[in-house]
Amino acid sequence: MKIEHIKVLVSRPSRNFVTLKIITDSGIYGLGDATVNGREMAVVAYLKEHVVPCLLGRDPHQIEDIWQYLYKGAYWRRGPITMAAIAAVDMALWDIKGKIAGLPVYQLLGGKSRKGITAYAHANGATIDETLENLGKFIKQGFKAVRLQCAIPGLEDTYGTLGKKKDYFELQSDRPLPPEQLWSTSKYMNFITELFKQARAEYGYDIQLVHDVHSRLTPIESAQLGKLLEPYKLMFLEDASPADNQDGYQIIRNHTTTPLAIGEIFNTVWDAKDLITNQTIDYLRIAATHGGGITPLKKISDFAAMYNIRMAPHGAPDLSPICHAAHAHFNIWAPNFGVQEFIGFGTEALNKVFSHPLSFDNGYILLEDKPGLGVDYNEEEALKYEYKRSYLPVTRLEDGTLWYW
Ligand code: EZ4
Ligand code: CO
Repeated sequence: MKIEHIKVLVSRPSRNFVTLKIITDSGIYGLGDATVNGREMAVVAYLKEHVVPCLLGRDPHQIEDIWQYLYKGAYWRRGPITMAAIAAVDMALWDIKGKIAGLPVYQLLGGKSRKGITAYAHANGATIDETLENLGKFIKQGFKAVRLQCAIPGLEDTYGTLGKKKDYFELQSDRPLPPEQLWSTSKYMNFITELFKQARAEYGYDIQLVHDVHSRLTPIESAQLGKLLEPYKLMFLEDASPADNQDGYQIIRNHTTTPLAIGEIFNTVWDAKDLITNQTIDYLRIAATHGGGITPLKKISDFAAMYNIRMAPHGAPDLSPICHAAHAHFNIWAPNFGVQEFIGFGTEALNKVFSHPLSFDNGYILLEDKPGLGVDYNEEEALKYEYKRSYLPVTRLEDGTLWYW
């Protein structure tokens, strides 16, 4: 069997997605997600100009060799653009292998380790009351875990609350340049514990609670926050601090028993190696799309398991349904799976372009048995939604200093 043709497809069914379609001479094709939010066309160029020509004529069965060829063989290793491009190829090849075998990808990984995939939903709000009302709705729907984000008084459009925007799938801005937001660590630190205090007072301790700091604290500030939140027993604190310097997590770890999760912007195991071997984190959030695909995700997961670290892949709406499906296959297998971020099945437009094998029941994501990844892409429908340049916001401190969004 040979790779005969490859399409790099871009569409904006509510938001931009980059999709790779690898077509074999047998007619069987595979799909991969190559979306990097706000930098979509960089991956498109990387794929079209530098990856696709190397793949034509190859045997699609050789997933590992093709991965090594694109990673080691490029000399310029790592980075989000490169790894998203490699990820799309890798996902598409697993999809093809599954279709040839007539088996869902999770069967090729080693089969099911559990009945369903525990998910955590996002309860957002402009106020604590609104956030807790949304938490109550998710508990009623059967969610076992929920992430709480609330606007901070004085910082109304803080990440996670989206200001006036209610549709989370439209996280992308319509403005021609990145919108700017304000951040104040003290305003945040003085307010955020109250959200969790009230959540526990109202709903008790059965529901698992998560919070995303979105990398806006230094390690010692994260340590302080972790300690303040200890009475409210979080499942984990996400992106408590950037980990460009992995040693920073030692500081957080030395001071708090609040579990820590990180990894949504990681691209390879090297971004997490010290965090793993020093056991300074509890959940690794590397995504199939941004971490080079299913092949490295499985290796990283097995490595992390040796250090009691569980997997909690990033599940934001800027990952396409192909990545969400890849995660579902991975999660249902991974012996050290923790939890999957999940914010629903998207807009009508999105569902017209992508069909997927996922459903939701009582707090669990269920995966329909279909060969390969079980996703399809309607190319004709996709043409209706033209790509539009879009940026994530940029954050500044109150004095104008550029900060982490
Ligand atoms: O901000 O995916 O946990 N989820 C997140 C996401 C990220 C977006 C960036 O594109 O932090 O919402
Ligand atoms: Co996050």
